[in-house]
Amino acid sequence: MLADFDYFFAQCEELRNPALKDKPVVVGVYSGRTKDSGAVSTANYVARKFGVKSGLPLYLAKKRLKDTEAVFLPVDNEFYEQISEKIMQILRNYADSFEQTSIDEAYLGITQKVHGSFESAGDLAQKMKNDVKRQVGIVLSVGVGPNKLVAKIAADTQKPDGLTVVKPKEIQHFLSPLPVNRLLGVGRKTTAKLEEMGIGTVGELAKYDVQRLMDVFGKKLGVYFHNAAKGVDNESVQETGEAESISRIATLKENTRDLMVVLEKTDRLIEDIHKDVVQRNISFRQVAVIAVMTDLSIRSRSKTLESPTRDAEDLRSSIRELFEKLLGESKLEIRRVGVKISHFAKEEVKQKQLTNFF
Ligand code: TTP
Ligand code: CA
Repeated sequence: MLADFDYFFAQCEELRNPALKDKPVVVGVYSGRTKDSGAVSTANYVARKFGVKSGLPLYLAKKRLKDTEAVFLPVDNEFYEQISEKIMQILRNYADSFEQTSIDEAYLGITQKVHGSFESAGDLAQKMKNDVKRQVGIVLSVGVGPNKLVAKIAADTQKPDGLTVVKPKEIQHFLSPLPVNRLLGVGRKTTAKLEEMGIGTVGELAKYDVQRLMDVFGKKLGVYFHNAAKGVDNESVQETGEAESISRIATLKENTRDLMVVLEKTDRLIEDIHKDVVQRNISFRQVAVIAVMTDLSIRSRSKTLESPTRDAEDLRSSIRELFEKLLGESKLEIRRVGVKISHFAKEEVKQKQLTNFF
């Protein structure tokens, strides 16, 4: 099964500002040369109706959206990472094996969970989608298939908020009519080459003599194209580890050197981090604070605890200590504050050790 979060960066922006929902939303990377230089990172589906998509130069996006109420925003990776991490955490619970491949995409091995049944797989996927919608407020598109290749293409066929299940018997019927560029690794050049050879669809590619494909593209690629077109793929879902740290950062209303003001802000961050800790059932051994000063320089201080903990109070007192230190070592005011925990231990392990001890 493949889960792909819809128009992800733009959807995150809608999440924190629901008033954006009906307007074209464009998230861009501003290169900073001139006001409008840079490119579109992603756009919501309202903006896509105007032909605005990833990679388009921003000045062109502005032009295409000129008579609309379009909203242009700069990327905020930290925020998207946080949302992504929350969703990934939920998805993990639905999988036998889990492989995150990007900030907004993950493969889930679910064969055992659904006892090999594609009906159950569809139900599971729907439940997972609902769960993410309810808990985080984000919609995603899911593809279910007998392997990663088919699952990925299935997820791409219905967006946004899609759910597409392709059973083993349906592979050929599903893949055949698609244009060849829907296969991973078939870019513009390969598409043109295949076109020259009279191959436009995946079905035509599947029927094409594999020896001739090998002559044109080399052995490895030739065999890959042949297999991919038939929906054959033996790649397994490669377990990817969980994030090794959890962090939150926030901007203060006003620059300050007042410890109480700083701690009031970090209390909210602590609450959020602590929720994550409980949900993941981990404890941490290192705490760090980060401060972006008024001159935009970044300072951080960290502390290793004597033993792993998951206690919010431990976190709070460490953060207080670290910020006292940090403020004592600089005369500048603080503009943004961040908190990070790392050096995780699984809580079960600790409990087992305790049990053994007694
Ligand atoms: P995608 O999954 O390719 O796109 P998307 O999530 O915006 O839209 P879709 O509904 O079609 O899945 O990319 C994920 C995020 O990666 C995207 O929100 C922004 C970022 N990105 C870029 O910054 N530049 C790019 O060229 C692309 C393709 C994506
Ligand atoms: Ca996506």
